[in-house]
Amino acid sequence: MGVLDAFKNGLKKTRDFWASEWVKTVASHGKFDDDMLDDLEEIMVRADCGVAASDDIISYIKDYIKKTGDDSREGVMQAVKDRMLQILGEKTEIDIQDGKLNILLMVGVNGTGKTTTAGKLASRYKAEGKKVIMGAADTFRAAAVNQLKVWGERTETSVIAHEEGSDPAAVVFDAIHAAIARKADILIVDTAGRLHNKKNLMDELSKINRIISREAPDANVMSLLIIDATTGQNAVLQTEAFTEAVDLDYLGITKLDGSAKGGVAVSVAYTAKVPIVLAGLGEGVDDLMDFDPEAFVESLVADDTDA
Ligand SMILES: Nc1nc2c(ncn2[C@@H]2O[C@H](COP(=O)(O)OP(=O)(O)OP(=O)(O)O)[C@@H](O)[C@H]2O)c(=O)[nH]1
Ligand SMILES: [Mg+2]
Repeated sequence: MGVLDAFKNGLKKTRDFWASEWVKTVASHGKFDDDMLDDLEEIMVRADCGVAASDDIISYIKDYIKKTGDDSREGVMQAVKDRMLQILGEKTEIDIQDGKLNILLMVGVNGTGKTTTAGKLASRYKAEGKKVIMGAADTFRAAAVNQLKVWGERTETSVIAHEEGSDPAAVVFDAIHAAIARKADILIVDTAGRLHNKKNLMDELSKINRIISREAPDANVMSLLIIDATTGQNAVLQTEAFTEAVDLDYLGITKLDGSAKGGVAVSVAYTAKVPIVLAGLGEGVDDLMDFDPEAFVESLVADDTDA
């Protein structure tokens, strides 16, 4: 399946919502006046694009119509897409460097899809011929360690784990030394989302980071915040909170398939300081794509139910 089809399938719920609302709007107004733009803004907000980004897109359209005199349906939809693309920015991929250890720290609140995404990434990198190890630094629950081990078996990736309740930084220490000894290309570290407050979270992640810089000073270390699209505007708040607490490099947005809230990627990108690099489009091992702004926008902004 091509990239565009994968995004179209994954974003089907948001796309169907958008298309049916859009058709209703067009049918009830017919021409692009302020009422119609208000309705378009409401569709965007309901698809979770966020008020600020939706406002911005509407202003962009108004300018476009003023400048060009083009208030046609095609022109306006293209203006929506153009502005969304500007907000989402250039396509960015996780920067895996050859000839050194790459360490990917998976962070994010409870249940967003960190462990699943770690497993999917292991599978992807192995398919590219990389040597991958995973570290089970979510030691809060035995089930969390087991879940990562299941992904390890499924993707034939070694998982370094300690007992439930042990020190996550000690797991990271062992995982780094295993990765160095086995000449791994990539170490994926799954962390806990279950920390009761921001201070705990910061303390734990900074301890992990201290261990990494001490034990693997030459490694290419990247932190990836995983957010869950189905949580809508909460995902935006989480991105803001983690940006304050952690030195983030990338965002991964999961469960884009799970609701009609796929527009949340636009809302997050509007304020985020780091790029969205991954899109989770289902629960299966292959349902992970590099976030592709063009495919995303084409899939989201449907102006026809059978498009
Ligand atoms: N539909 C869908 N489900 C997903 C996706 N990514 C993860 N999930 C599901 O979301 C649920 C939570 O995923 P986990 O990977 O356990 O999340 P986590 O962040 O590790 O959770 P904690 O370890 O509890 O903090 C699981 O049932 C996953 O199968 C996705 O892209 N689409
Ligand atoms: Mg987990």
